Amino acid sequence: MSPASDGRPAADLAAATRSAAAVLAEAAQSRATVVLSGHVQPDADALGSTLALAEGLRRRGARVLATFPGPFTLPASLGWIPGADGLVPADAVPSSPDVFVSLDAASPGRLGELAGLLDRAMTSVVVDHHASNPGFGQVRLVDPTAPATVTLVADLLDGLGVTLDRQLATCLYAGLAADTGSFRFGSTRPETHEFAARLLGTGIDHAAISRRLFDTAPFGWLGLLSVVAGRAALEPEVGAGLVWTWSSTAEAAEHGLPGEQLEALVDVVRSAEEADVACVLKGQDDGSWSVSLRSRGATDVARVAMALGGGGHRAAAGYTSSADREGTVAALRAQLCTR
Ligand SMILES: [Mn+2]
Repeated sequence: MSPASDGRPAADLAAATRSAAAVLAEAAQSRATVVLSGHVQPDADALGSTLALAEGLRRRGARVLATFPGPFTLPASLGWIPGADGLVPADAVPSSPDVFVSLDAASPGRLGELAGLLDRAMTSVVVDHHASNPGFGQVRLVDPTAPATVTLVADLLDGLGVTLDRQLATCLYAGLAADTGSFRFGSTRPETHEFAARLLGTGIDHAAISRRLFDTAPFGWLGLLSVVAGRAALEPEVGAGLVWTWSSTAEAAEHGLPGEQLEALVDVVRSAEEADVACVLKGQDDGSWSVSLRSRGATDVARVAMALGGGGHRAAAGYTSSADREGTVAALRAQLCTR
């Protein structure tokens, strides 16, 4: 048997998949109430995972409520994902459902006000692929080698005997394309492309999905980008090299943009070849900084983010800081220099 790259035998993963699928199949068969949620400020993987599994369980007979932690607003780049119009706010789901499924959430904290359902549900199922996941929930399907949570959801749908059609495949492809950076990141494996081929085989419009996810923004984005890229600082002496910049929801608003548009900035900043780590500080309405980190490979930014109260993956991670801008960057420098 071939061990997974984290040292866990592949057989353990297969057993975890079977256990989670069995719990969900039993819930569907007994017409149980299942609440599903991704992490706060859901991305395409969290949302695609939630909506695909919700639809699959619905087809198998479960009473399903799909939600995510507040604030209950979706970015325009995600609102088109099939089933998104059926999402309900977190305060509209039963507080003690038969089953609660957490998707793509690296820690209970990422479930916001829904974290309590991990204990209050009769059964809680955690499906995730973050390296920083500490292990929580009763039934755990956590695979840090999976390129996206949607690949784990596809295994569950197979286990439930749900046939992938265009609707489900569109949800799954959105998560897969987003988390693999359109198959550019190191997490992409041969079976990732095989999975993508299976999804394309259902007849999905993958070009339209990618255009909506990656290549669509209001004209104001160009103006914001020029300002934020123009103030980027390169600090080659910090760790294996740091490039960083900052913006804020208020600055985005000056360019007519919603705050979530700031998420795309780090993908531009990380192209600086002199720095192993790219960082964008995103000022929030409450004065805190939401910090995005990316690594070219030499630095494990999941560890850096965890040391600063957050989490994520080896090459992509984040955390929140309540210090001021200089204090936030100083704490990051200190972490990078001790590595
Ligand atoms: Mn993910």
